[in-house]
Amino acid sequence: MPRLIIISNRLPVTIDKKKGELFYYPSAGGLATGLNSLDTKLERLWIGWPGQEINDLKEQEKVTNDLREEGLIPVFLSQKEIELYYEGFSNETIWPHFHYFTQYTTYNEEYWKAYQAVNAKFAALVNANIQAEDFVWVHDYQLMLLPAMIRKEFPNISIGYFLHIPFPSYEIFRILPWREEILEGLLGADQIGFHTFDYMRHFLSAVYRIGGYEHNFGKLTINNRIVNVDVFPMGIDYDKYAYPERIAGKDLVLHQVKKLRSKKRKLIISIDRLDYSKGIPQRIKSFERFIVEHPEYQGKVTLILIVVPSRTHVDQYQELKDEVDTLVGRIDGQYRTFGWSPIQYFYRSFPFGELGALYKAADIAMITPLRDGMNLVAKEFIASKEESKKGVLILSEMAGAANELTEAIIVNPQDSNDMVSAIHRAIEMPESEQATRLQKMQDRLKIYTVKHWASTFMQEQMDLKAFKDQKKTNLLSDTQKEVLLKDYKAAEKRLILLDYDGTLMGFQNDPKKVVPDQELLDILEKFKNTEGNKVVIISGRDKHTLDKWLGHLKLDMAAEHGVWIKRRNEWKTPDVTNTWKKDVRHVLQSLVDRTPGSFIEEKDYSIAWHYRMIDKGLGEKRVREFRDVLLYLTANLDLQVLEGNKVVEVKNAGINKGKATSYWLMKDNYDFMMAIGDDSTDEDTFKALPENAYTIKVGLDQTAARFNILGVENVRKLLTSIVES
Ligand code: GDG
Repeated sequence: MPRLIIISNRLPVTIDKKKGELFYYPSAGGLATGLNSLDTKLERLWIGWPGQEINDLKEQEKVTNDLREEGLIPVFLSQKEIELYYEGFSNETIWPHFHYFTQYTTYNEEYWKAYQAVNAKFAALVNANIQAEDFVWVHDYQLMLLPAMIRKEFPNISIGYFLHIPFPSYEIFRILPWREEILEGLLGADQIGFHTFDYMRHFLSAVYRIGGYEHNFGKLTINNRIVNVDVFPMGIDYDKYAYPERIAGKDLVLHQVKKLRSKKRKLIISIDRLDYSKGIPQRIKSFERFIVEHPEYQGKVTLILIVVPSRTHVDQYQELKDEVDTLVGRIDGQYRTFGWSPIQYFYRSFPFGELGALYKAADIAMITPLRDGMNLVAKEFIASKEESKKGVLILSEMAGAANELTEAIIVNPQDSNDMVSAIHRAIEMPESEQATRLQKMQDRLKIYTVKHWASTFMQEQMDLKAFKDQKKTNLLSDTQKEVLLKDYKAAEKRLILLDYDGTLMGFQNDPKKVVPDQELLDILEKFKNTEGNKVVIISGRDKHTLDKWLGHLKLDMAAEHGVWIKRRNEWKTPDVTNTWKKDVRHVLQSLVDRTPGSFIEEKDYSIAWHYRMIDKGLGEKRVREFRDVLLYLTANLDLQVLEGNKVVEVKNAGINKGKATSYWLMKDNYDFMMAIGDDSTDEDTFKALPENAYTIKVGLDQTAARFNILGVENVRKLLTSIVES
């Protein structure tokens, strides 16, 4: 029975040591809540750091045994590892860099080495605890190398990865000296999830520009493995924040709300961990400007500023703490009266019940990070207004949540004019408008909960695995290969149709460079010389090139996708015209003039524009331009446009590899037929052959072929074993 293995830096538990005795407190963050609510019957295991330094081996053993009962497996980290891997590389390199604070990015080789080593330590423990059929789900920026490390030991295991923070634009990401290793690590997963489409877009762009891999609707093919990249915006446990009293007790919550609201002032709340990404000083300064520019609100509005201590060992956090302390002190000292203080500042965390009460009591929430992966506080505030339908959210456009909470007042946190007018608008907003806006956001949050998030991620990962398993069953197995060999040997007349590029030879930037090597020539020669064999090279290439490279073998051939047919050493062509080529060439030449690195390939009855060496985005833009002009030019001509792998080709309609295949089928009767090809033009060949033919598609794409085979090397191996059988 497969299990679900969650791996995150922290386990959802806190260990406390009092007088030598160990106490365990479960800490149910969003992630744990989402996972606990998963409907799947999968047994769950969670691997992570328990948050305490435990060096004594006996004690480690005890903790391991205690936690195992809860399905938790601890990874013990030394003080040095915490310093270098967690506080160092994770929080001083990746965190600032991915949040666009490149001025804080620390480039330290020792941090990087520790990050690699701790990821490897996690991998060792994961590998010791997983089984090949398990589903693995790795979380967040501390463990970006882990997917590839697990993949190395378990090549076929299903691995998901979710990044909780932003993935920065390529221009930022490329600066990291360890960019290749990080991408390689992540791409070990089968599925990579982000909170927003922008993060996904940035990631795919980095994968393309750094790794050279192109995606197709978010799917990448890496070493014949599909990696699904998608958007899964994380939600919250809606009812928990809508009805906090159900957990914390009615008396406590209502009492708190009453106390908070007793002064009849407008309450603005601000809740974050102490972090420079959260834009706390900018928020405080905007609030100050508001009370200065709108003095009528002095005494009538209070900012409740909750800053939860975090990463206190990192220098920038200490500096930020000083800055916030100073700002709040100055503003309070300057504007407070005997009955009013403009800012109530708390540098600590609150128990859940008080937090729930605060949300409920507040009129406005100001959540204005400079960058934030998602921001769950914004969503929790909206949920807390389930009953009252009163409250306004001011939300930064730089938070992932802004993509979903579009009815909030959206601000640019660096634009203090915008921030001041947002506070004013929020205070003055009529209750009916508040209710309408809240209702829309609440309707969404009720559907897209954290449970929904976890289950859609897992469902997609499971579907992907099922798809792969099914694909694998199409891969030509050893047994099927043996049957093929037996049929081949038993047959008297055999037709063997082979595509050239991408099937017998790998791709090159310059199509002229794909000259056949000796191994291939030997294979083809042996095929040709075996009695009963009719070997046909069926290609999109022009006949001159095919003749130059393979002519001496005296094989049958189809060139230009069947425009030219070579049989008994003689080329023939059907009755088609090529007078249209002049006009199309003219259009293509203008593309080449504006697109350095691209070029035209002209064949007798077709003309192609290659853009393998230029930026993919630019190439696609040009193809779109070209299609429009072509539509106009060729309206009355019987032409077709084929879009291949970084090439677009115009040729006469009605001619394809299928027609060419039928030509040979009509010439003789065969008792063994085999066709191998890699791209969409080969599908016509597969479809033209009878059902009992061995049709084999190179790669895992959808196909009309009966079997799939992975890569040119495997095609070569198959052909070699046939000729040597
Ligand atoms: C990272 C990403 C992404 C806060 N103060 C108290 C308290 N909290 C709880 C909130 C909320 C959570 O902490 C904070 O979550 P956020 O999403 O706002 O921010 P990060 O911690 O930076 O989380 C972020 C998230 O991962 C999920 O993917 O949204 O963008 O940076 O749930 O309620 N809870 C209690 N007392 C407090 O004083 N009890």
